Amino acid sequence: MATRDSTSAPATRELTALPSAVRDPSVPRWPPLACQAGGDDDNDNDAGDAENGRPPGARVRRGGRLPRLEKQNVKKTDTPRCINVAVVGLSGAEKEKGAVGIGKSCLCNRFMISSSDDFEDDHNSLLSNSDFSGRVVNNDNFLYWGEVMKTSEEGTEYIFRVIEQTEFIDDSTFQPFNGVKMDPYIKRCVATKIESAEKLMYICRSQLGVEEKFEQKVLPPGKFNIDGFLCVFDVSVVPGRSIEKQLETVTNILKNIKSTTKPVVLVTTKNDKLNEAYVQEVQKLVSRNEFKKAIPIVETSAYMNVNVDAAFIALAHIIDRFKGRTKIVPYLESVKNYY
Ligand SMILES: Nc1nc2c(ncn2[C@@H]2O[C@H](COP(=O)(O)OP(=O)(O)O)[C@@H](O)[C@H]2O)c(=O)[nH]1
Ligand SMILES: [Mg+2]
Repeated sequence: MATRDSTSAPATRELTALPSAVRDPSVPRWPPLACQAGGDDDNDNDAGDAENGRPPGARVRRGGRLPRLEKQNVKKTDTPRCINVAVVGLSGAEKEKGAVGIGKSCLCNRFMISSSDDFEDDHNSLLSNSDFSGRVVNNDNFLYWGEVMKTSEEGTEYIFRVIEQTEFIDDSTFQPFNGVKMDPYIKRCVATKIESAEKLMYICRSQLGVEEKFEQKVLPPGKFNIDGFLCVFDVSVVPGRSIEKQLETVTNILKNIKSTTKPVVLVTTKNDKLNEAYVQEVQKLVSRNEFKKAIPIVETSAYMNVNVDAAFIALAHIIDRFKGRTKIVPYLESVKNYY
């Protein structure tokens, strides 16, 4: 399900256009639509309730569960489904992640703002103290990428709200910020309830420090419930990072996600410069008994805009317990359709 956009790739740092959010703040990126579930004030969407037979996404009203009929028709209403996603994967200082990151931000950037003019690849997590305490980072180690509406092939409309779990690095010490006491990344990144008062949507690095010049959207107040995870694995060779290091981190993250019982899709990034041996390692990883071959892999390239939407839709389908067939096309096949 590659999104074909002949103008979109490859992206470069020489982008001259400002992000669309800067052009006209009065024009929203998409029409304001109410979410069918989870987007309501108390953010109560989740992966369902196996014990009580509640499917994922079926809205639990205050004071009671949905009547059976309404539950069955949950997808046929006019309001889009709201899905809250956390994007996770190896993060940290250069000694952890190597010369460059694994591609979490670029994946989010491509998904949230898919036009080629607005794709940037510099989302460096090296920050100064003032950036850290501004409202975009907000003394947290995650970014709120805002919300975007997407339609799946079968015609279901989803509103995705996306969080990137990361680790910001202090540009004076090159160490993770230690002002706020936090759990280690592999534990922290699988949080399913997130809160950060007045936290602003992240758009791009040049927004930091001049937030008022950009569109300002706030992370919904109260507890933000994560419905599922995209666990990112970089299949390209990066200087200073061993495959063993990435495998170890991702295995631990997947184990921790498993204990949350939330769905997960393993997203391989940078397939435009994949290393075949790394691709095989990822396949071996998901075939391990402890994961019961239940974790789908979606092969993406944010640069080429290949399979990015497909990864999020695949996750939405699991959350929704979609009964149809989720089309996951291997990267090499998708990229052929692209040209
Ligand atoms: N070839 C290629 N490089 C990518 C792709 N996505 C990201 N990168 C590179 O990886 C770097 C780090 O990506 P980023 O998204 O910031 O990683 P993060 O630290 O996990 O958020 C970027 O600056 C790009 O140079 C991709 O799809 N293809
Ligand atoms: Mg990042």
